[in-house]
Amino acid sequence: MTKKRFPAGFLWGGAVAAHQVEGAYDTGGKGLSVADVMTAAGNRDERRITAGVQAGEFYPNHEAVDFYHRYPEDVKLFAEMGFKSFRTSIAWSRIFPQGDELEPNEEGLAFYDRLFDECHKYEIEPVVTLSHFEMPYHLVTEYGGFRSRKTIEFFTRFARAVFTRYQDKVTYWLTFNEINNQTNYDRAFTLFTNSGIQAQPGEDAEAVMYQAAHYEVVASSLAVQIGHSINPGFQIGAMVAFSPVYPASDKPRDVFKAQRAMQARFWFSDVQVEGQYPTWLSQYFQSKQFDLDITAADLANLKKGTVDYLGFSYYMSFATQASDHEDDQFSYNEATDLVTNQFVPQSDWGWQVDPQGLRYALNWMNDRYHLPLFVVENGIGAIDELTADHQVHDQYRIDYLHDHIAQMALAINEDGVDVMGYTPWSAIDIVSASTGQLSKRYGFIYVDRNDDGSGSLARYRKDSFYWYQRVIATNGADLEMTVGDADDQPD
Ligand code: P53
Repeated sequence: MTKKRFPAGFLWGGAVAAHQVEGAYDTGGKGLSVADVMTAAGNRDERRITAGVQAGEFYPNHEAVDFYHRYPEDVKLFAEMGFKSFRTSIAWSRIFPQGDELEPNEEGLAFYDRLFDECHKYEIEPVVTLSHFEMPYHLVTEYGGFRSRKTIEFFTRFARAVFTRYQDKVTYWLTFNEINNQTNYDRAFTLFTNSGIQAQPGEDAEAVMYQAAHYEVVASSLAVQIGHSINPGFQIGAMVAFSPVYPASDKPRDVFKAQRAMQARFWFSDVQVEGQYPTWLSQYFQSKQFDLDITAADLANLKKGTVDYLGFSYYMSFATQASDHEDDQFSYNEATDLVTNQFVPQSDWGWQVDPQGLRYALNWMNDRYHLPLFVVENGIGAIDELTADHQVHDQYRIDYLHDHIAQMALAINEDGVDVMGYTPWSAIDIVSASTGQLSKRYGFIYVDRNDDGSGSLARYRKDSFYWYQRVIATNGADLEMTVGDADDQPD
């Protein structure tokens, strides 16, 4: 029998990001962000990035699910589920519409005052990401995003403005969402959303990624220092996408390839937690002859601005295999070096579902970092069907979350891992980051909106809403409740 004990004060909640829920893309003085110039795609293809907002294109993030106007209703539903925490991001382009202004936009700041006040009304603790795939688009066109060292300054100005403004309303912060997604540097989407960069033909995207990521870890370390100077009680975390990379076989070359893949995916958090580059990476920069702008002052800041905790998303695991002609570096390219794991099932979007991988993740990070861990995303994108009487029987979502929470309980109880909280993705249906679809649904709350932007935007509680309500009410002791007939669902 699994004991499912969660610590007192465990931060059960749910997560979203500003650009995926708010909409109101040009309201309240907001400027365009990178998310506002991406179209919608299908299950396996890429969103297109257009040169600014073009007539005749559909941009799903422009309206998203209208959280900007409907947040009182939505936060009330989160409170009904029993949320202790709510993770969202601050849309950078609401606060600094162009990104390079000297003063913040008061209307943008006032919106998040209202949102955080609404959360506190129900004793819901906000967990706030500074940069979640929503850099001001002007920084892309004028400065090449994080190609430019100047963007460090724009980011820290933004961080200082919001740390100052919300110093009494927000305790838990995260600097860059899934900063390590750009390990997949050959995929246009990740370099653009993480760093505001579009690689040019003939350019070495890997070198470009390492330079941008260096500026970002420096920006993160400066933000940590600024935050702690404003409020020493702030808990400021890093955030990585934790998809562990398993070796496809017990062949030593495959095992080493997987180790290199883990190093390549997690040097970001190594630097943010330990304050220095791992030795393999310094060597790699040299042998690859990347000409990177890394100064002594940067390295000193990395040491001074280490994070208080580590947040991570967990959706899936990966597997890799060495080719017969690896050089000694065993370079890892995520676009080409992953193989299908025959031992785990896949979601409709090809994501490999592996609950035990979450226990693996928690142990791996606990061994390596010795910091509190926060599961700030976990969930499954699936097609949901709204019945005529407005129900959604999403047993597959309950099963997915059930199995992952059970593994998290094992990590806590059997392995002694310090886990601060769990904010599954997503609190409410959102616009998918990678596809722009609404139909890749993640929420406990169904939003009547379709991929083409049609729909009433009405909210409905899914079966998983009631299940998760029970999980939180029992502090994770009861994961087994089956959702009976939901006739008594309020409308
Ligand atoms: P979507 C890739 C791998 C793991 C997580 O993703 C990822 C991505 C990027 O797509 O993104 C995170 O919507 C991200 C959220 C996103 C969520 O996972 O592509 O932090 O913004 O919505 C789910 O299915």
